[in-house]
Amino acid sequence: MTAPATASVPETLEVLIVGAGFSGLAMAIRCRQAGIGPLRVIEKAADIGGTWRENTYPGAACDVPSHLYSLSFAPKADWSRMYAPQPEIQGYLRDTAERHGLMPLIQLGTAFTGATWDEARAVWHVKTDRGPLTARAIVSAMGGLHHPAYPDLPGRDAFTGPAFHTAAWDHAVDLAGKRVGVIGTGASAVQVVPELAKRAAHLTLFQRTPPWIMPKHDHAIPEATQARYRRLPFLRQLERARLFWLHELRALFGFTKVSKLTKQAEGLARHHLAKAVPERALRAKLTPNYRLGCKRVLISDEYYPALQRPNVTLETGDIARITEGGVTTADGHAHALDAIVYATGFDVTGSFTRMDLVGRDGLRLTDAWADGMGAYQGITVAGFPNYFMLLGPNTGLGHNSIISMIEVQARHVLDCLEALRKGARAIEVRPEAQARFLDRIQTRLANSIWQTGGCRSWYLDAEGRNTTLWPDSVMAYRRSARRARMADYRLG
Ligand code: N01
Repeated sequence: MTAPATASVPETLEVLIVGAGFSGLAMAIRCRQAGIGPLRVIEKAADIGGTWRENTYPGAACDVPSHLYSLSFAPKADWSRMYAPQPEIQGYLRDTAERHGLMPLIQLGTAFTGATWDEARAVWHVKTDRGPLTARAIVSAMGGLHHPAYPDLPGRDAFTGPAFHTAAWDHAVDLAGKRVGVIGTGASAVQVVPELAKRAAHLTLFQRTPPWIMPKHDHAIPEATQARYRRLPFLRQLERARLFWLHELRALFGFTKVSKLTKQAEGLARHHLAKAVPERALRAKLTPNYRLGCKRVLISDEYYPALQRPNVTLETGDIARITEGGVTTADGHAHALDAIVYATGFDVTGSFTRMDLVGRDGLRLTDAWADGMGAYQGITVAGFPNYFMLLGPNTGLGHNSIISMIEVQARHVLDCLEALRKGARAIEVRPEAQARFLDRIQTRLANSIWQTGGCRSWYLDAEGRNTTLWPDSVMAYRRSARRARMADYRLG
């Protein structure tokens, strides 16, 4: 897709939104509805869609039901399946952007590289790879899952065949009839493995930690139902509410701690495994030895059957090195491969800290976060006026749709932008409000399942602190963050 003609650049933007994925588009719609502008969205890629543009691996789909994984103010009646596949979600985001007149505001192929706060003028001087911009406020809508993480394995560059990450799929490579190695067994892997197993001559899956997997029960949504949702929107809203509360119940039953619920859920997942995998030895390899919920709980009805295909091997030995011709495991076995797929996740912390953000009095975000990421309500950071984050630290979810968090954050940011519109030059969270907030959530996180469940995951940073997940229900976040409490902010 080529960049559409963009509106002429005003001297100082009222708001610059960085990223045209789910959160950036949601924020742009909200700003337009509120009449806030001039507004611009910059996007590093050549198309909108964020994670749904980038993750095009075979089998990519959402593991949250479609009617819940969509914006409440941009509904879609005709989702084709309970869990929409990637192209349909990407299509939804494009339609939504077009329907809300966002495309002329979006500057594609423009990467945000940093910004410096100008106290005298109360503006941000923004650096992009396509030249500078000036904006009163910046909304970072970059999310945390967009810098592919590659494992630090010796010889990674030695492999002579094609090797790529699930989030950077090379569609020019035909894997049909090839010996393919997949490294990693997270959410991306459980989706891609069943698809690759169908076409590869042989697939070797390198597992370090088995995931907990629940049944998915995906199904097509009948056209009659879609038509009903179109005719009677309240039925679609009812379905959305049903799905929301079904997911939210997990939080209300205390999913953040090891509890009775954990044990019951583990029973269900074990039953799912036992039903799908009769062979005892394979089942043992696939049985997690940490508590369910410590890592993201996956859903799939196709993963276990795929692992039992005659052309699939599950390798649980440690990878010693990558060689010219494949992967050698610690037992010395050389697995000859034609291609390697890295389903090894994302550098979450790095994606927040790699940009060069310089706030008030020369404070760098990397210095403000020297002891770990943290933001008031996951949205604002003391020392960085008029800078707002969507999907910032501690706002990820393990139990419900992240879109509901984005909507809360967009509302909060809108309150702050309104304060600027009403005459404030700058709005900045008070350090004591930020500290109070972070204390509150870190106390809650201290003995959470992510800390005590016996696993390591991308939820925790290098120091073992959870700076990624919200430790409570979506409703609790809504209560905490939906409206910006002006007492917690300093207006300049
Ligand atoms: O990545 P992950 P992902 N040797 O970090 C393994 C979202 N998402 O892309 O568990 C061997 O979960 C690592 O092993 P271990 C969702 O939020 C959403 O799958 O650390 N293995 C793990 O198995 C998700 O949580 C959807 O021991 C190595 C895997 O790589 C997030 O994206 C779909 C290794 C990485 O798993 C990330 O999921 C897909 C090594 N050296 C993704 N290094 C939806 O449907 C790493 N691994 C919404």
